[in-house]
Amino acid sequence: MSLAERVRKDFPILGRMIQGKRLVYLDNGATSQKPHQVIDALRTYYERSNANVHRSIHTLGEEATELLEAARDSVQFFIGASSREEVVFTRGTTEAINLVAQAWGRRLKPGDEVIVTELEHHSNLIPWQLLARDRGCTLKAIPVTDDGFLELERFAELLTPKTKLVAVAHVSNVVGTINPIKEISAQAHAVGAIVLVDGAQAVPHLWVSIPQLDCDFYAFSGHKMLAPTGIGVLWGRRELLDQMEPAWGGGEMIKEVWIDHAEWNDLPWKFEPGTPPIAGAVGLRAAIDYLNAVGRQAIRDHEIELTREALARLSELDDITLYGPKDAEARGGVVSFNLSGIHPHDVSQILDQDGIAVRAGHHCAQPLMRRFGIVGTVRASFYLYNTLEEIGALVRGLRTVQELLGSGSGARGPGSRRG
Ligand code: C6P
Repeated sequence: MSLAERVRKDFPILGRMIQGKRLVYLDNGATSQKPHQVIDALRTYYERSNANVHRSIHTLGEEATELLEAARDSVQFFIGASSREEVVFTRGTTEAINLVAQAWGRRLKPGDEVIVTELEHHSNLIPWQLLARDRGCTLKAIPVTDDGFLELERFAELLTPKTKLVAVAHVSNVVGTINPIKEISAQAHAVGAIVLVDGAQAVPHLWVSIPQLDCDFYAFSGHKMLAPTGIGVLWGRRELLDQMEPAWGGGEMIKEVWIDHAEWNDLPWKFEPGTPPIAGAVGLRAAIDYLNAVGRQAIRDHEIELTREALARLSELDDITLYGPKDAEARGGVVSFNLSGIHPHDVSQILDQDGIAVRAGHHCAQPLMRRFGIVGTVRASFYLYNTLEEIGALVRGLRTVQELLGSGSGARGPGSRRG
């Protein structure tokens, strides 16, 4: 029995009918579906232990606090962090990156340089644009090859003693490229720069071990790895977190407050103002337990098989352009393409009539779209519960799109509507 066959029964939504057809969910890059183990953990939390944390001296308050902090321990072991103090809960990847831009970014001076890449999601670009504007810094970008790889020789040229930070995605949400973080970290550290990794598309799919990457900050979201929305993680190197002032103020992040000053709380709470996403953390812990039980290598192997099949089957279609690395092992389970002369949104809308959910648009990566001279793609993104049959359904659906709209002449090209 394949991995997908074993796990599908755990995901109630996969039984849903859309337009009279069984749902084929290929939009996991946007968010994953949730197994009943996660849904049950949330229900149990709300039915038995719901309370605010770190403040109420009663049974429920203590249970909720224990659950939140147990989730932190789970995250620590899941990513191989050396201490729980380095695991900061946020609402997601975007908030985690903004936290670093605001808190760590205060130390930047005019003339300092930040390096991003041409394939970044806007969440790992706009915070650095804002920071560069506020601090008078220069933003540079590592270019991308036609196959969606980073041009590392250009990276070496961009690095200077003025470089203070390199912000890079671990896995591209558009073309799936797995970037060589260890190598990038080594080169950045050699000029005294630190490295922030956007792991939104990596942690759900690869076996991420922070010590092996040798980066300084690592951000990811729970909702793309079977957990609920509204919970994410910033991992930060202890000495950097210790040196940083809080990004935002409020309750929980202080020890003692006077009218004109305050003493900050210990790590990690110094960076967690206000009521944290407690239920989200409970769900994240259940999701981590689930992923560990299934086996992370098994998930990776399954996604490589699906990606290989998708690349092979899609390339048999006429008038299709596939983007990104050709080798399934060099990429996460994300496949982006265009049917010539047919707008990605039209493709997505027609696939939806067959119950097939893909994403179409610029995927919040407009500089990458510009690099490829397009304004959007259709993206199929896989997870542990997807099957080879579903890829067959996608290919059949695309043939129908081509029959209905015809490739080439007359049809609208990939224009810009929604991202
Ligand atoms: N990408 C996609 O469909 P949040 O929204 O904070 O959980 O994650 C933002 C984010 C950051 N980096 C990368 C590489 C991402 O892929 C995402 C989210 C989704 O591709 C929604 S735009």
